[in-house]
Amino acid sequence: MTRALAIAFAACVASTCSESTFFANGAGGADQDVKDVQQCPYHYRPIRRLSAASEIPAALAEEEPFILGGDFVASWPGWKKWSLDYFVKEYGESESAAADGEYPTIELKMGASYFKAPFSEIASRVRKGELVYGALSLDYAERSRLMEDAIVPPGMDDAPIMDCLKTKHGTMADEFLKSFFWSQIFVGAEGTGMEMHKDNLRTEIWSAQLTGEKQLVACNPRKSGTVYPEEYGDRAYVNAFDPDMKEFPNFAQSDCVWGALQPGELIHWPSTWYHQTKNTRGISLAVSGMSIGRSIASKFLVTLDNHIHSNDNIGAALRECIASSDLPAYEK
Ligand SMILES: O=C(O)CCC(=O)C(=O)O
Repeated sequence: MTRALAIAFAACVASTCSESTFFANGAGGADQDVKDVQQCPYHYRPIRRLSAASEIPAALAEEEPFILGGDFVASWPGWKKWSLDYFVKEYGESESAAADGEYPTIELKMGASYFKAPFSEIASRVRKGELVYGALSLDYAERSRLMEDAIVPPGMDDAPIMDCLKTKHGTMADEFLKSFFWSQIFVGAEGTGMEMHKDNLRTEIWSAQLTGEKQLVACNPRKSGTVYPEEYGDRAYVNAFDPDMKEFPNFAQSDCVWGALQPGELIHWPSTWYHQTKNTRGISLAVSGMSIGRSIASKFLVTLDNHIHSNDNIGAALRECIASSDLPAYEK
Protein backbone atom coordinates (compact mmCIF):
# COMPACT_ATOMS: atom_id res chain seq x y z
CA MET A 1 0.00 0.00 0.00
CA THR A 2 1.29 3.47 -0.79
CA ARG A 3 1.88 5.76 2.14
CA ALA A 4 -0.86 8.21 1.05
CA LEU A 5 -3.46 5.46 0.82
CA ALA A 6 -2.37 4.01 4.12
CA ILE A 7 -2.88 7.35 5.84
CA ALA A 8 -6.29 7.79 4.21
CA PHE A 9 -7.39 4.35 5.43
CA ALA A 10 -6.03 4.85 8.89
CA ALA A 11 -7.58 8.28 9.23
CA CYS A 12 -11.08 7.13 8.36
CA VAL A 13 -11.25 4.00 10.41
CA ALA A 14 -8.50 3.39 12.94
CA SER A 15 -10.46 4.87 15.81
CA THR A 16 -13.03 2.06 15.54
CA CYS A 17 -10.44 -0.58 16.18
CA SER A 18 -8.38 -0.11 19.29
CA GLU A 19 -7.44 -2.77 21.78
CA SER A 20 -6.84 -1.98 25.38
CA THR A 21 -6.99 -5.30 27.18
CA PHE A 22 -3.80 -7.07 28.09
CA PHE A 23 -2.56 -9.63 30.52
CA ALA A 24 0.71 -8.95 32.26
CA ASN A 25 2.26 -12.42 32.49
CA GLY A 26 2.47 -15.24 30.00
CA ALA A 27 1.85 -18.90 30.69
CA GLY A 28 4.38 -20.57 32.95
CA GLY A 29 5.01 -17.21 34.61
CA ALA A 30 6.88 -15.77 31.59
CA ASP A 31 7.39 -12.03 31.84
CA GLN A 32 5.56 -10.07 29.17
CA ASP A 33 5.54 -6.44 28.32
CA VAL A 34 2.22 -5.96 26.63
CA LYS A 35 1.08 -2.72 28.13
CA ASP A 36 0.80 -0.44 25.12
CA VAL A 37 -2.54 -0.05 23.40
CA GLN A 38 -2.74 -1.62 19.97
CA GLN A 39 -4.29 0.09 16.99
CA CYS A 40 -5.86 -1.61 14.03
CA PRO A 41 -3.93 -0.44 10.97
CA TYR A 42 -6.63 -0.44 8.30
CA HIS A 43 -10.40 -0.54 7.87
CA TYR A 44 -10.99 -3.59 10.03
CA ARG A 45 -13.58 -4.03 12.73
CA PRO A 46 -12.26 -5.17 16.11
CA ILE A 47 -12.79 -8.87 16.77
CA ARG A 48 -15.67 -9.18 19.19
CA ARG A 49 -14.53 -9.78 22.77
CA LEU A 50 -16.52 -11.89 25.20
CA SER A 51 -16.03 -11.51 28.91
CA ALA A 52 -17.49 -14.84 30.06
CA ALA A 53 -17.77 -18.40 28.77
CA SER A 54 -21.55 -18.15 29.20
CA GLU A 55 -21.56 -15.84 26.14
CA ILE A 56 -20.04 -18.55 23.90
CA PRO A 57 -23.19 -20.30 22.60
CA ALA A 58 -24.66 -17.04 21.30
CA ALA A 59 -21.27 -16.03 19.84
CA LEU A 60 -20.90 -19.39 18.04
CA ALA A 61 -24.28 -18.82 16.41
CA GLU A 62 -23.06 -15.49 15.00
CA GLU A 63 -20.53 -17.31 12.79
CA GLU A 64 -17.87 -14.64 13.31
CA PRO A 65 -14.50 -14.83 15.06
CA PHE A 66 -14.47 -13.89 18.72
CA ILE A 67 -11.95 -13.59 21.54
CA LEU A 68 -12.41 -14.73 25.11
CA GLY A 69 -10.48 -11.93 26.66
CA GLY A 70 -8.44 -11.18 29.72
CA ASP A 71 -7.29 -14.09 31.78
CA PHE A 72 -9.57 -16.79 30.34
CA VAL A 73 -6.78 -19.33 29.71
CA ALA A 74 -5.17 -18.48 33.05
CA SER A 75 -7.84 -20.57 34.76
CA TRP A 76 -6.63 -23.70 32.94
CA PRO A 77 -4.35 -26.06 34.89
CA GLY A 78 -1.88 -25.77 32.00
CA TRP A 79 -1.39 -22.05 32.48
CA LYS A 80 1.00 -22.45 35.39
CA LYS A 81 3.10 -25.18 33.82
CA TRP A 82 2.96 -24.66 30.06
CA SER A 83 5.98 -22.85 28.66
CA LEU A 84 8.35 -23.41 25.75
CA ASP A 85 10.69 -25.30 28.10
CA TYR A 86 7.83 -27.51 29.26
CA PHE A 87 6.71 -28.34 25.71
CA VAL A 88 10.31 -29.09 24.68
CA LYS A 89 10.57 -31.47 27.64
CA GLU A 90 7.23 -33.15 26.85
CA TYR A 91 7.23 -33.16 23.06
CA GLY A 92 10.80 -32.19 22.08
CA GLU A 93 11.48 -35.30 20.03
CA SER A 94 8.26 -35.19 18.04
CA GLU A 95 8.63 -34.20 14.41
CA SER A 96 7.12 -30.82 13.60
CA ALA A 97 6.56 -28.87 10.40
CA ALA A 98 8.09 -25.44 10.11
CA ALA A 99 9.07 -22.76 7.67
CA ASP A 100 11.68 -20.07 7.79
CA GLY A 101 12.21 -16.82 5.96
CA GLU A 102 10.53 -13.49 5.51
CA TYR A 103 6.92 -12.81 6.42
CA PRO A 104 4.58 -14.45 5.59
CA THR A 105 6.77 -17.23 6.86
CA ILE A 106 4.22 -19.95 6.31
CA GLU A 107 2.82 -19.98 2.81
CA LEU A 108 0.48 -22.79 1.98
CA LYS A 109 2.12 -23.64 -1.31
CA MET A 110 4.94 -26.14 -1.11
CA GLY A 111 7.99 -23.95 -0.90
CA ALA A 112 11.69 -24.35 -0.34
CA SER A 113 11.39 -22.79 3.11
CA TYR A 114 9.46 -25.77 4.52
CA PHE A 115 11.28 -28.26 6.67
CA LYS A 116 10.56 -30.94 9.23
CA ALA A 117 12.47 -31.14 12.48
CA PRO A 118 12.05 -32.20 16.09
CA PHE A 119 10.05 -29.67 18.09
CA SER A 120 13.13 -29.02 20.25
CA GLU A 121 15.12 -27.86 17.22
CA ILE A 122 12.39 -25.50 16.08
CA ALA A 123 12.11 -24.10 19.60
CA SER A 124 15.85 -23.56 19.75
CA ARG A 125 15.93 -21.67 16.43
CA VAL A 126 13.00 -19.50 17.50
CA ARG A 127 14.78 -18.74 20.78
CA LYS A 128 17.83 -17.58 18.83
CA GLY A 129 15.59 -15.05 17.06
CA GLU A 130 15.66 -16.81 13.68
CA LEU A 131 12.58 -16.14 11.56
CA VAL A 132 11.09 -19.59 12.08
CA TYR A 133 7.45 -20.52 12.55
CA GLY A 134 6.58 -24.12 13.36
CA ALA A 135 3.71 -26.30 14.45
CA LEU A 136 3.65 -29.68 16.11
CA SER A 137 0.56 -31.74 15.23
CA LEU A 138 -0.14 -33.98 18.18
CA ASP A 139 -1.03 -37.66 18.05
CA TYR A 140 -3.71 -39.09 20.33
CA ALA A 141 -1.47 -39.75 23.34
CA GLU A 142 0.26 -36.34 23.07
CA ARG A 143 -3.04 -34.58 22.64
CA SER A 144 -4.61 -36.37 25.60
CA ARG A 145 -1.71 -35.28 27.81
CA LEU A 146 -2.08 -31.69 26.68
CA MET A 147 -5.85 -31.63 27.03
CA GLU A 148 -5.70 -32.87 30.61
CA ASP A 149 -4.49 -29.37 31.40
CA ALA A 150 -6.98 -27.48 29.26
CA ILE A 151 -10.58 -26.54 29.93
CA VAL A 152 -11.92 -26.30 26.41
CA PRO A 153 -15.23 -24.42 26.55
CA PRO A 154 -18.53 -26.11 25.80
CA GLY A 155 -19.22 -26.07 22.07
CA MET A 156 -15.51 -26.46 21.23
CA ASP A 157 -14.73 -29.76 22.93
CA ASP A 158 -13.84 -32.51 20.45
CA ALA A 159 -12.92 -35.09 23.12
CA PRO A 160 -16.00 -37.33 22.58
CA ILE A 161 -15.18 -37.74 18.88
CA MET A 162 -11.44 -38.31 19.37
CA ASP A 163 -12.00 -40.75 22.26
CA CYS A 164 -14.48 -42.70 20.12
CA LEU A 165 -11.96 -42.83 17.25
CA LYS A 166 -9.27 -44.16 19.56
CA THR A 167 -11.51 -46.69 21.33
CA LYS A 168 -13.14 -48.07 18.20
CA HIS A 169 -10.49 -47.56 15.54
CA GLY A 170 -7.14 -47.53 17.36
CA THR A 171 -4.32 -46.05 15.32
CA MET A 172 -6.74 -44.37 12.95
CA ALA A 173 -7.11 -41.70 15.65
CA ASP A 174 -3.40 -40.89 15.28
CA GLU A 175 -3.57 -40.96 11.50
CA PHE A 176 -6.56 -38.61 11.56
CA LEU A 177 -5.11 -36.18 14.11
CA LYS A 178 -1.75 -35.95 12.36
CA SER A 179 -2.88 -35.72 8.77
CA PHE A 180 -5.55 -33.11 9.46
CA PHE A 181 -3.39 -30.96 11.82
CA TRP A 182 -6.19 -31.27 14.38
CA SER A 183 -4.51 -30.33 17.68
CA GLN A 184 -1.37 -28.24 17.43
CA ILE A 185 1.29 -26.36 19.35
CA PHE A 186 2.54 -23.30 17.46
CA VAL A 187 5.83 -21.58 18.19
CA GLY A 188 7.14 -18.62 16.24
CA ALA A 189 9.61 -15.78 16.43
CA GLU A 190 8.50 -12.17 16.37
CA GLY A 191 7.95 -11.13 12.75
CA THR A 192 6.77 -14.53 11.50
CA GLY A 193 3.24 -15.46 10.53
CA MET A 194 0.94 -17.26 8.15
CA GLU A 195 -0.38 -15.94 4.87
CA MET A 196 -4.08 -15.32 4.14
CA HIS A 197 -5.96 -18.59 3.70
CA LYS A 198 -9.05 -20.49 4.72
CA ASP A 199 -9.04 -23.91 6.29
CA ASN A 200 -9.99 -26.83 4.15
CA LEU A 201 -12.31 -28.73 6.49
CA ARG A 202 -15.63 -27.28 7.66
CA THR A 203 -14.64 -27.02 11.31
CA GLU A 204 -14.34 -24.36 13.96
CA ILE A 205 -10.90 -23.51 15.35
CA TRP A 206 -9.80 -22.22 18.76
CA SER A 207 -6.34 -21.04 19.67
CA ALA A 208 -5.09 -20.19 23.15
CA GLN A 209 -2.24 -17.67 23.30
CA LEU A 210 0.33 -18.58 25.97
CA THR A 211 3.22 -16.17 25.43
CA GLY A 212 3.89 -13.30 23.04
CA GLU A 213 1.42 -11.40 20.92
CA LYS A 214 -0.23 -12.67 17.77
CA GLN A 215 -2.32 -10.46 15.52
CA LEU A 216 -5.02 -11.96 13.35
CA VAL A 217 -7.06 -10.54 10.51
CA ALA A 218 -10.07 -12.61 9.45
CA CYS A 219 -12.24 -11.76 6.45
CA ASN A 220 -15.88 -12.57 5.92
CA PRO A 221 -16.32 -15.39 3.36
CA ARG A 222 -19.50 -13.72 2.10
CA LYS A 223 -17.16 -11.20 0.49
CA SER A 224 -14.42 -13.66 -0.37
CA GLY A 225 -13.76 -12.09 -3.79
CA THR A 226 -12.38 -9.00 -2.07
CA VAL A 227 -9.40 -10.93 -0.63
CA TYR A 228 -8.48 -12.27 -4.09
CA PRO A 229 -8.63 -16.02 -3.43
CA GLU A 230 -6.70 -18.31 -5.75
CA GLU A 231 -8.92 -20.15 -8.21
CA TYR A 232 -8.22 -23.67 -6.98
CA GLY A 233 -7.02 -23.87 -3.41
CA ASP A 234 -7.31 -22.21 -0.04
CA ARG A 235 -4.91 -19.30 -0.24
CA ALA A 236 -5.75 -15.67 -0.97
CA TYR A 237 -3.37 -13.13 -2.41
CA VAL A 238 -3.99 -10.05 -0.25
CA ASN A 239 -1.54 -9.36 2.55
CA ALA A 240 -3.95 -7.90 5.09
CA PHE A 241 -1.10 -6.52 7.20
CA ASP A 242 0.17 -4.40 4.31
CA PRO A 243 -2.41 -4.45 1.55
CA ASP A 244 -1.37 -3.32 -1.89
CA MET A 245 -4.49 -1.39 -2.84
CA LYS A 246 -3.27 -0.77 -6.39
CA GLU A 247 -3.02 -4.47 -7.08
CA PHE A 248 -6.04 -5.46 -4.98
CA PRO A 249 -8.44 -2.47 -5.11
CA ASN A 250 -11.54 -4.53 -4.21
CA PHE A 251 -10.00 -5.22 -0.81
CA ALA A 252 -11.38 -1.81 0.18
CA GLN A 253 -14.84 -3.44 0.10
CA SER A 254 -13.84 -6.42 2.26
CA ASP A 255 -15.41 -7.09 5.63
CA CYS A 256 -12.52 -8.02 7.91
CA VAL A 257 -11.96 -8.15 11.64
CA TRP A 258 -8.68 -7.66 13.46
CA GLY A 259 -7.40 -8.46 16.93
CA ALA A 260 -4.12 -8.56 18.86
CA LEU A 261 -4.17 -11.69 21.00
CA GLN A 262 -2.38 -11.44 24.31
CA PRO A 263 -1.26 -14.25 26.63
CA GLY A 264 -4.27 -15.69 28.43
CA GLU A 265 -6.70 -15.01 25.59
CA LEU A 266 -8.45 -17.54 23.41
CA ILE A 267 -9.61 -16.82 19.88
CA HIS A 268 -12.17 -18.80 17.95
CA TRP A 269 -12.99 -18.61 14.26
CA PRO A 270 -15.12 -20.52 11.76
CA SER A 271 -12.95 -22.28 9.18
CA THR A 272 -14.80 -20.59 6.34
CA TRP A 273 -13.29 -17.19 7.23
CA TYR A 274 -10.10 -16.26 5.40
CA HIS A 275 -7.46 -15.47 8.01
CA GLN A 276 -3.89 -14.30 8.26
CA THR A 277 -1.63 -14.07 11.30
CA LYS A 278 1.48 -12.21 12.38
CA ASN A 279 3.49 -12.78 15.55
CA THR A 280 4.17 -9.27 16.71
CA ARG A 281 5.81 -9.39 20.12
CA GLY A 282 8.20 -11.83 21.74
CA ILE A 283 8.09 -15.58 21.21
CA SER A 284 4.57 -16.54 20.23
CA LEU A 285 3.47 -19.81 21.81
CA ALA A 286 -0.06 -21.10 21.34
CA VAL A 287 -2.06 -24.30 21.49
CA SER A 288 -4.94 -24.83 19.10
CA GLY A 289 -7.64 -27.32 18.29
CA MET A 290 -10.52 -27.91 15.94
CA SER A 291 -14.09 -28.62 16.85
CA ILE A 292 -17.34 -29.53 15.17
CA GLY A 293 -20.82 -28.56 16.29
CA ARG A 294 -23.92 -30.55 15.38
CA SER A 295 -25.07 -27.95 12.87
CA ILE A 296 -21.89 -28.13 10.80
CA ALA A 297 -21.21 -31.86 11.16
CA SER A 298 -22.73 -32.84 7.83
CA LYS A 299 -20.78 -30.12 6.00
CA PHE A 300 -17.63 -31.26 7.78
CA LEU A 301 -18.14 -34.85 6.57
CA VAL A 302 -18.52 -33.68 2.97
CA THR A 303 -15.29 -31.65 3.17
CA LEU A 304 -13.58 -34.64 4.78
CA ASP A 305 -14.68 -36.95 1.94
CA ASN A 306 -13.23 -34.54 -0.60
CA HIS A 307 -9.95 -34.04 1.24
CA ILE A 308 -6.73 -35.31 -0.30
CA HIS A 309 -5.67 -36.95 2.99
CA SER A 310 -8.97 -38.76 3.50
CA ASN A 311 -10.08 -42.25 2.54
CA ASP A 312 -13.23 -44.38 2.87
CA ASN A 313 -12.17 -45.80 6.24
CA ILE A 314 -11.55 -42.39 7.81
CA GLY A 315 -14.85 -41.10 6.45
CA ALA A 316 -16.78 -44.09 7.83
CA ALA A 317 -15.07 -43.91 11.24
CA LEU A 318 -15.79 -40.19 11.59
CA ARG A 319 -19.42 -40.73 10.57
CA GLU A 320 -19.77 -43.40 13.24
CA CYS A 321 -18.11 -41.32 15.97
CA ILE A 322 -19.98 -38.13 15.13
CA ALA A 323 -23.29 -40.04 15.18
CA SER A 324 -22.53 -41.48 18.61
CA SER A 325 -21.24 -38.21 20.13
CA ASP A 326 -23.52 -35.76 21.78
CA LEU A 327 -22.32 -32.79 19.73
CA PRO A 328 -23.22 -29.32 20.92
CA ALA A 329 -25.94 -27.62 18.88
CA TYR A 330 -25.88 -23.98 17.98
CA GLU A 331 -27.96 -22.36 15.29
CA LYS A 332 -26.16 -21.38 12.12
O1 LIG B 1 -1.85 -19.46 14.53
C1 LIG B 1 -1.47 -19.14 13.40
O2 LIG B 1 -0.53 -18.39 13.20
C2 LIG B 1 -2.22 -19.60 12.19
C3 LIG B 1 -3.17 -20.69 12.46
C4 LIG B 1 -4.02 -20.98 11.28
O3 LIG B 1 -4.14 -20.19 10.39
C5 LIG B 1 -4.73 -22.21 11.18
O4 LIG B 1 -4.61 -23.08 12.07
O5 LIG B 1 -5.48 -22.36 10.21
